[in-house]
Order: sequence, then structure tokens, then C-alpha cells
Amino acid sequence: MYTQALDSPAESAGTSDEPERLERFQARIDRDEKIEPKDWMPEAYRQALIRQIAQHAHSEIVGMLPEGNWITRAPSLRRKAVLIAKVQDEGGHGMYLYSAAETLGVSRGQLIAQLLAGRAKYSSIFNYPTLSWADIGAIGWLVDGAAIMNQIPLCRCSYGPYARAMVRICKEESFHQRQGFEIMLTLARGSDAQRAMAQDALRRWWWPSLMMFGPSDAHSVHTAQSMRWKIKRFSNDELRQRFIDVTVPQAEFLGLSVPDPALHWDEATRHYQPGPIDWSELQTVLKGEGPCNHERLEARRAAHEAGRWVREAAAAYAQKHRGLEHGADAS
Ligand code: BYC
Repeated sequence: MYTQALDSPAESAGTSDEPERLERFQARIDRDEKIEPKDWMPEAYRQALIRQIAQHAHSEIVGMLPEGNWITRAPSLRRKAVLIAKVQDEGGHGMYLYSAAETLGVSRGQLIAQLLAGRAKYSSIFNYPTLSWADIGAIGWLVDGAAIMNQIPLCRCSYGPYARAMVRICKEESFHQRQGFEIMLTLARGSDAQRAMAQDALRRWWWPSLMMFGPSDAHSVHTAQSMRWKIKRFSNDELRQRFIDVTVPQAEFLGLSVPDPALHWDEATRHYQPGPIDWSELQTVLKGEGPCNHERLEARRAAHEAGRWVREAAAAYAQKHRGLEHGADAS
């Protein structure tokens, strides 16, 4: 675990958040300095990062499931190879992010235990089903598109390990977004049935994608403090608006209609103005009552159980080699 390299938690993270230390810390943030694992940080900053990075890591891991559902049914060998690579990338993103969280003094095992116990959050978007091949296009285009909008600013997050993990993740997400758009373009230019499939996917994924950015600024509990600490650089509503402004012209290019009758271009603000978001839907999903919440957690629990023998074998192998090394030292 990354934290093995750290000093004792009391020395590295610090528990006494006295005013002068807090002031010096905030001054470093204000000067855009990166905070590194061994630097002193307020306990609340450390906890805020663990909360966000863990949720992000879980999202990547649970996010493998809806797309993994289509690997066996991809319409060509090329599509299958690309989809396998994408799903594998998401697994890799989860691993970088768990490693970034470990620099804050929490282990991957602890975080995974919280997820499997149903005590951790992950992105609401992954609690929706993938009903057709077009959903794989819509996830790449909209879900990865929303993720990029949210995550590019995280490359400038004040916490070094999170910011650096995001640089690589964003490069891969950008490829994912383009592969999704290319699937949508192929379907939109295909037969009537293919166009209808693409339109249906946009109808089902549009609103959940807007909800990925979190509650409105008026209801966001953490945004103000996270922005002071430069964990977040923009508010939920700002990023959601950017996403809408970029994505609506893409839907027009595809010849598909966004399922929002109130959506219009507002000349005064020079933004697309969406209709009201049904926030009760996000609340339902966050309470664990979305269409696939139960199924997703069950799939993760089953995968964890099925992999138990691999973890045990790896631990036994490591133990044996530690024994051999010690034996060699003694001789
Ligand atoms: N879903 O005060 P707020 C991907 C929670 S995966 C679930 O605004 P914050 C991909 C929020 O956590 C990438 N929970 O919070 C993978 C908080 O709960 P707690 C996913 C949500 O942190 C595979 C509470 O509601 N991206 O790219 O300031 C295939 C109040 O919210 C959601 C990330 O994880 C939600 N939609 O802002 C394809 C990005 N929204 O902790 C693609 C990193 C809110 O108080 N995370 N909540 O219990 C973030 O940027 C921020 O954490 C959020 C929320 C914008 C999500």
C-alpha cells in the first residue's frame, strides 16, 4: 500500500487543526501549490478527499458492469475488442484512484468493504440498465462526455496524487467518448431501426447524464468548501451547463432529438437553457432504489467472492517468498 512510505499518520496528516496551521495551509492552496501525502493537512480536507476519491473509484469499478453486459453481444469483432479495452480501462482507473485514496491513509480493502456493505456511494448513472447496443454508444458519448467535463478540472485539483491520476484517466476517457460518439454516428446514419435505437438510447440516458454532475448548487452540501480547497474548480451547475452547451449541437449533428421539450438557445446568456430536472429521480437512485442498484451490488459481491481464492493464493505466495527472503538473509 502506498501509505507504507508515509510517516506515522499523526505526524503526516496531523490532528491538531489549529488556526495558524489552517491559515498556512489555505495560503498554500491559494498559491496553487500541490498538497502531497506527507504534507500537513486539515483532517476535514483529508476526509473530503477520501470521500470524493473513493466514490470516484467505486464509480469506475461499478461502471464496468453496464458495458460489460454487452461484450458477448457486440455486433462485430472490432466493436468487441474496443469494448473489452474500454471496460478494462475503467478497471485501471478504479485502481489508480484507490491508490490515490491510499495515500490518505485508508486501504483499498477498507474502501471495497464499505462498497460491498452498501455503505459507499458511486455514481448514480451506473444504476440504469443497458437495454440495446445503442446504450453502449450513449454511455461513451454522454456518460464519458459528462465524466470528462467533470474530470478535466480535477487534473488541477489541489491534492497531487488525485490530480496526477486524473491526467491519465482523462486521456483515456477522451478516447472512450469518441468511440461512443462513433457508435452513435454509425447508428444515426444506418437503417430506420438503427436510428430509432439511437434515439431511444438518447431518450433514456439524457436526464441521468445531467444528474451525474450532482445536485443543483443550491442543494450541494460540499461544493463551497471543496472549491475553497480547490478540490473542485467549478460548481455542479457550471459543469452541467458546459456539458449541455457542448452536447446539444452534437445531438443536432447526429440528427437526434434531446428529450427535453423546454430546451432552447438563450441569446441573452448564450447558453442552451434546459427544462427543469426531476431531482426526485436522483434522490431515489441515491437511496439505493434505482432500476439496477440491487443488481449492481450483488454483481460486485459475487465477483468479490469468486475472486477470494485468487487473493488468498497471492497472499500465500507473497508470504512464502517473504519466508524465503528471510531464510536467505539468515544464512
Ligand atoms: N451519484 O454536495 P455534493 C466514469 C452525492 S465514473 C452519486 O454536490 P460533491 C465512468 C455526493 O457524493 C466517474 N452520488 O457533493 C466509468 C454527496 O454524498 P456524500 C464518476 C452523488 O462531492 C465507467 C451528496 O450527493 N465521476 O467516468 O461536492 C464508464 C451531495 O452532493 C451524485 C466522479 O466520481 C451522483 N451523480 O459533488 C464510463 C467524479 N452527485 O458524500 C464512465 C468525482 C452527488 O455527502 N466526483 N452525489 O454522502 C465529483 O466530482 C463530485 O463528488 C460530484 C458531487 C460532482 C459527483
